[in-house]
Amino acid sequence: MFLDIQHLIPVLVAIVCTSLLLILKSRRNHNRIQSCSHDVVLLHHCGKGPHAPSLSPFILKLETFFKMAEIPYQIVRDYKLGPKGKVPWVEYNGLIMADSQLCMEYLTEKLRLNIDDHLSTAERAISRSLQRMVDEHTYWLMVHWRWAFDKEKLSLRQANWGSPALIIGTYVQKKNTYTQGVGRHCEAELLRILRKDFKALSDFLGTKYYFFGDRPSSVDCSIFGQLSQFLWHLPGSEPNAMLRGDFSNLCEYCHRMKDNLWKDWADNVLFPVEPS
Ligand SMILES: N[C@@H](CCC(=O)N[C@@H](CS)C(=O)NCC(=O)O)C(=O)O
Repeated sequence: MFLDIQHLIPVLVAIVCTSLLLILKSRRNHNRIQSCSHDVVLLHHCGKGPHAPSLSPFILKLETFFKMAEIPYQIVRDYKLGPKGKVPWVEYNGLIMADSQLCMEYLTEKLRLNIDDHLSTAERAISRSLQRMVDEHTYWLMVHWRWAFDKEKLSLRQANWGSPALIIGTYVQKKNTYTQGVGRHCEAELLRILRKDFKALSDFLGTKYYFFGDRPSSVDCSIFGQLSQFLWHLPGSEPNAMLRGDFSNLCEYCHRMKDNLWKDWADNVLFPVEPS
């Protein structure tokens, strides 16, 4: 078939542009892989939160763990979901891993970390129960409040979620919480349930510095990750007022975790001034 020069030009331009884009993309990936040296964890991230380093408690949990265990890591803000369709996920020496807890357990074993060595057998059992409670239950209460009851969605809007993303997010997350179960409770019931989770944490913490004494342990990463969302990302809400009013030891604990482990907190939040 014969093509004159007028028809060929757009085709050639398209071919050149596509090739350039592919070259740029492969260079970017190459640079990324090259810039991450051996034994450095790449943490895939979905952006800074307004008043805490992430709107995802699980990203905050994992990053806190890296800091606590002094594991070198690098953040990739690529807003991509991992192989299990969720964040966080990491790359470590060529291995891709998803799920904050599985990542922590893998690295603890691989690097022979001793962050839970000071816990007795009974304390380890309690630690596991607390981790499961906050990550698999308290988390969902926060998600349901954030998406179903918090009409203003200030933190999400501050993190640049536009109206279409908020509409889709609300639909998806209300469906998720309904399937999980907490989405079937009314506001008053949710608050009563949440109060009991806060009370259990508050009573167990008491006047201790961290959950198991003077040294932080892995469960502090989970508890801090989850509580931080109520404390910093639900300003003006009833869960936030409850935490600040009735469980002040948990608030003080969150500030302690932040001050002791997150020297670079202010560089990792969108608005370094705390909401009142
Ligand atoms: N068990 C997972 C939970 C991770 C999780 O639920 N991440 C949320 C963000 S906070 C997510 O990616 N949600 C996206 C979705 O469910 O589609 C972990 O510990 O990493």
